[in-house]
Amino acid sequence: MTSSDNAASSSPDPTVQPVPSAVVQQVDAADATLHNPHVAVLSIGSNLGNRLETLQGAVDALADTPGLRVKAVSPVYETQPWGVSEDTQGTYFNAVVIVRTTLPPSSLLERAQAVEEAYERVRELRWGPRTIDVDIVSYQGVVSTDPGLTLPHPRAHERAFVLVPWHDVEPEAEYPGRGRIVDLLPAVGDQGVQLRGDLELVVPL
Ligand code: A4P
Ligand code: MG
Repeated sequence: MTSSDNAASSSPDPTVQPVPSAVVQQVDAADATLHNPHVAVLSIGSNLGNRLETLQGAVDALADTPGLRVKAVSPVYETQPWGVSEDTQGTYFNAVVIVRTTLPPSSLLERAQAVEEAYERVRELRWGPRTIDVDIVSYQGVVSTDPGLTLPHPRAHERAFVLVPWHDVEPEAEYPGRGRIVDLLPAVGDQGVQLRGDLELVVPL
């Protein structure tokens, strides 16, 4: 854990407040301005630098995207790196973001990759440490086997760091083609995924 992460956990940012229900209603009303939006589920993860700040920056950048509204952001989880041997990388902070968007899947991926570029993510190694990873977990039931954009995400259903926060924000959600999240959870186990109740990501207005 970095010193800045410690700072975040010991003295929470006083500007971070729960979103009042009146504001949630305003956001819902604003959704009406999106014509025929589609719901997409994004997974965000960071295990380099100030992880919480980076995740919040990614949420803010997504919310700033024309034709996209952030509907919900999950709690933050601290998670063991998946796909690599233990202790070769630092732990991740992971969260799930639910969006409504008029962007087609390819443009949403472009936007996700632009967010990664903004955080100077380097790709030297598959599953290597990263300032930020933004994956599209699902896009309104769309199925695609294109390696450039596989939908739903081909590995997310095996990952507690995706399913657990997704279930928090959408308890009734279904993983396209695989059934309800709540029914997938027992098979994945906890995989070293721990709720960081002392941290919070904010939905920008
Ligand atoms: N791509 C295809 N489908 C998608 C999709 N649905 N969403 C392509 C996003 N990208 C998709 O991704 C490689 C290529 O996948 C992209 O060019 C895109 O066109 P990448 O982000 O450049 O590389 P990567 O992330 O290292 O590879 P990969 O295989 O996507 O890894 P994953 O599956 O994203 O896993 N452990 C924890 N605890 N938390 C994490 O967040 N993340 C990973 C990355 C590994 N271990 C982790 C975590
Ligand atoms: Mg990725």
